[in-house]
Amino acid sequence: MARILITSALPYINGIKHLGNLVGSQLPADLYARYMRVRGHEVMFICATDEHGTPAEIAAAKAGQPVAEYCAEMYGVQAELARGFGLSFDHFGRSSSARNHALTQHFAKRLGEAGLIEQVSEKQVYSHTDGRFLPDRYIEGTCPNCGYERARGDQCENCTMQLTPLELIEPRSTISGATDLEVRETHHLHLRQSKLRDTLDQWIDSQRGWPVLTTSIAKKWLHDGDGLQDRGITRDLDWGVRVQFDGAPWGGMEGKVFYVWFDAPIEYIAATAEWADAHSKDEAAWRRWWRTDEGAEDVRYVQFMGKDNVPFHTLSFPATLIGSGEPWKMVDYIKSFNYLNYDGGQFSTSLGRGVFMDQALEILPGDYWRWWLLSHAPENSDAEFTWENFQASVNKDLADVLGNLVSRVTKFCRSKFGEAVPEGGATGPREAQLVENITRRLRAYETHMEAMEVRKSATELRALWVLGNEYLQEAAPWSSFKTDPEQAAAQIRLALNLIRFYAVISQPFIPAASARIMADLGCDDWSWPEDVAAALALLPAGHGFTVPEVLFAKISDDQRLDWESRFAGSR
Ligand code: B3M
Ligand code: ZN
Repeated sequence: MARILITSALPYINGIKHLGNLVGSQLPADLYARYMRVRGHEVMFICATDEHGTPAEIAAAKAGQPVAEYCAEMYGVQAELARGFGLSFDHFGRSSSARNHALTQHFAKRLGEAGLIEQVSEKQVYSHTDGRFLPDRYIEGTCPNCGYERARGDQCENCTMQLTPLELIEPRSTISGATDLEVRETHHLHLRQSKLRDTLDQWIDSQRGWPVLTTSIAKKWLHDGDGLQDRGITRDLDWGVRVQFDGAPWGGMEGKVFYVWFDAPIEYIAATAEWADAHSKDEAAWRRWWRTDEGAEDVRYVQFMGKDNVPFHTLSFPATLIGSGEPWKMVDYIKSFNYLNYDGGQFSTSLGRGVFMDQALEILPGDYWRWWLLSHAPENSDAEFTWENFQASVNKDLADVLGNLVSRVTKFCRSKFGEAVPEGGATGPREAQLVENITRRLRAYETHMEAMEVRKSATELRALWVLGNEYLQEAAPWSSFKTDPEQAAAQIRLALNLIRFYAVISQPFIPAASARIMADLGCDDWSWPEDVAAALALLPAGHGFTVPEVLFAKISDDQRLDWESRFAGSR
């Protein structure tokens, strides 16, 4: 049994996330967490809302609410949606928590003592039209690296380069579009990442088997151009973690807060402390996940995120941890994702284009989405959501293959043998062959799940469902029942066990459906089928069950056309 720490990138608080966001971090992280738990490992699965920064302030202003109130409300909304999608966080925290404020200030203090923070006088963009300093994200212009015309002042979405607003060509305010921008002098703290370049380089080199997508992005920012740049870690905002320690402001930093990307990853740690607080546990309970001097040396730590978040997790956050000089647990594996596109374009929050988490749950239960999203995860390249593909996948995989098997077997059993596992008869070579085929595919499924190969896992799981269907097709107990009811009984006994087997192994993908199947089978033995033959004999003759209601309803063409037009734009 291993101890596995899993974090998902933290969704921003400033609105409801779309399905592309979901499949880029939270959903695959949940798949992995669920799998590791069912395999008997000790799992700590952490996520939180990312609540600081300008986006939160602006969204609150738009909603006409004080920012603290807005964040509390949106936290509730996001937590509820996470439940709807079956995201099994051990804790869903908030980066605005007292724990995160304290830890963020602690890290800054340690970094300062280590000589890794310097106070610099800096030029900042002031917008006359808007009457305020413009935060990086609210300046847009042309990327100096790739020429993308809508690069933001903190990062280019197109090439992932971390930027400062002054590097943008032809900058303008995204609030007003104003170009009457003036550069003014102010003071900020900089994290001297450049001093840690060699340390970070060696640390990345010492990682084995990281995905190319992860290491190539990290290496690029370590070595391209002038190499790793020092970065400002403070901002002129009201909302955020104050730049002070033990209640005393850092001289010259009055009225400033830490940059949201400085405190957000620290929340992974803080949220684990929030978990301990929520369960009245002591400090040791969370520190054993995070401090290598207090038990975390045997933790395996895996992070999930979209590719645009990779630089912060391979460089900035490790710089914070290493620079502190304290024995914090570093990430062991970063699983990063490409983008999911929507029907020939991009998901767009501002245009309301695509399906958002709340809308998705309004039209179908979470498992339908989980299955499609995970089986089409943008792993090795960008992926695309189309309604046709979604309809086909739900109707074929979920309704025709899995759902149909469950309903056919249980209904047939009820009509011929009653609502209990039938007794009598014996299985033969066909069943032995099935066990062999299933075992082979199950082992492949386990290997892919272990390796976080999401699509390959889904393909293998679907193939396992198909094996059961093919078996039933060939064994055809509905005809053998007429000539040899004993044989039909043995086949149905096996098939009922097969259903329980599917519920267990499919649980990481479709947890709600699995739970319903298990409830209807009157079974709460979720033990993993190490030995397939034994697992397929687990429910004994005489064990009662009820026939489940339709597990997965098919999507009609009318529904598909309706949704297609409804989600085409402007939410
Ligand atoms: N909130 C960005 C994003 O949602 C950011 C992730 C923080 S992870 C510490 O893409
Ligand atoms: Zn660019």
